[in-house]
Amino acid sequence: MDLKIKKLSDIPVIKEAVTPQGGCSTSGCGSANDPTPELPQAIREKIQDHPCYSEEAHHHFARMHVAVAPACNIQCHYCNRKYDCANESRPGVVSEVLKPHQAVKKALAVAASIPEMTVVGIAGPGDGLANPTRTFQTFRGIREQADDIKLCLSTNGMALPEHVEELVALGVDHITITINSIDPEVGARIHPWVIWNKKRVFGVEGARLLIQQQQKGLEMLVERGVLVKVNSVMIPGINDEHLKEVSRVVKAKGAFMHNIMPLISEPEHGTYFGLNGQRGPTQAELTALRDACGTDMKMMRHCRQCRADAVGRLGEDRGAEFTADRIDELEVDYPAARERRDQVQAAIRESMGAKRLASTARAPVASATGKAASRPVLMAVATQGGGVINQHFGHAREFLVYRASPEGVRFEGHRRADLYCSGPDECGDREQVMASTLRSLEDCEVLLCSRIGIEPWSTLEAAGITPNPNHAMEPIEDAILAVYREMMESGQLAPVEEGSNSLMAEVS
Ligand code: CLF
Ligand code: SF4
Repeated sequence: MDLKIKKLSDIPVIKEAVTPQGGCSTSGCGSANDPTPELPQAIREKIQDHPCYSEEAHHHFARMHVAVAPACNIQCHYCNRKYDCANESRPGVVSEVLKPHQAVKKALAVAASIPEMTVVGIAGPGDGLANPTRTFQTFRGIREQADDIKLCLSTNGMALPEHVEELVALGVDHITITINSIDPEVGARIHPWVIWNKKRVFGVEGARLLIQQQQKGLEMLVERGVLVKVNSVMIPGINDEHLKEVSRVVKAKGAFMHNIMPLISEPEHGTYFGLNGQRGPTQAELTALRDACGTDMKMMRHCRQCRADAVGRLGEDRGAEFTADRIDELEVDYPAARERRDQVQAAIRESMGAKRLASTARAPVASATGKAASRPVLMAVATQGGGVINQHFGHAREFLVYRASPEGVRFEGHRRADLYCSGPDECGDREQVMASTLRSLEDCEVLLCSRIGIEPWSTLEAAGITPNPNHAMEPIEDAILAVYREMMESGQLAPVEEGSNSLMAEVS
């Protein structure tokens, strides 16, 4: 049985919080609720429809990767080359490698089918710049036929300086460099060798060369106005503390954003770290490091470590709809597709701007209500995108986790989940699925979804996570703030006992 519960109480409306300033409802006009008020207008315009560079955009816009770059020029201890480059992808994922002409056709076909797809990235399966001919042929082909698509590259940085001018000339203005260290001693524990002048250079000397190339590439890109994101893989006991220094240095050199990703390390991946028992960080360790670096640097918390041939919004994978054999058969009328793309994207931007203006989500709760500050609460959300709560609990493959506090609502990250319900007759091993969902949401107190069955409801509630389907189809941050206010009004935000699902210990 599904529960669809009506609102039982009126949520207090906080009028002071709705303070639209200016008449333009399109994004980038600097409304009171602009998520990036600190950024110059030109940069806001660059990132507003890039799902990785803007947390807000990732609810609405899609990206795709074309896997054209199989070779690599360094070795990472979390990679065994059978799989995609683990600097952007989850290990254990293999992508279908395409020739450049196939990749261009695929980009056009996806752009025609998914008009909200705004970015084509090259992120493996090896390193884009270790395969420069294939990478540049692909970028050039897309640029010539579809100049409305943003071009994006993820690289380990080893060959970056020699390709900066060509990247800039092609208009590749979003580039990610994976930087795991700025100290060769630390770097050598992660990267055992690099290729330099066609020879392998091992150990600390190799790591020194890698760091030198990465830093030089970063400086050159920033000088030329390219938005640089830095990815780092957090490896407990090796570079976890050191990443604070990495974050500080890359920010000082002009990197736009830092994406600290957890090492995912299992023996079955066959990597050096996997086979030698190197663990990845816990969720709490990852959050603590991101928070420590985030006081100074803009942090990315919505990365999904996606495949080198991923297609769709972050968190969804529509790659199976666009396999090489299907693409070969397609005819794409791009000028016609372009018209539709322009219309759809304009409508999305308009709706994002309107939501932002109407939103109360970023209002400081304490000042708006006049109440004393209360403890923060983590809430999980089931959503299929669009920035609203629109997914049945049983259909969620991931939950977005937000932190509500007296200062407002902040996105914390996503947690993967197994499908609780995979069809009317097949519901898999529900006990096992619930056990894994409870583990992944153990620090959350509320779960917001559009609907939920009574059985998982009871299990979640017994574990201290209150399911709440009362805010179906509402904007996520508004709903979270409303629930937070309800909790505050009903006295649930007082300090609680140690060991319960609460963030009190963290703030006390
Ligand atoms: Fe791809 Fe990377 Fe460009 Fe995004 S992904 S090349 S910046 S378009 Fe994004 Fe995927 Fe995380 Fe990468 S969620 S793995 S950060
Ligand atoms: Fe593997 Fe990517 Fe490292 Fe190359 S850069 S070794 S492909 S993880």
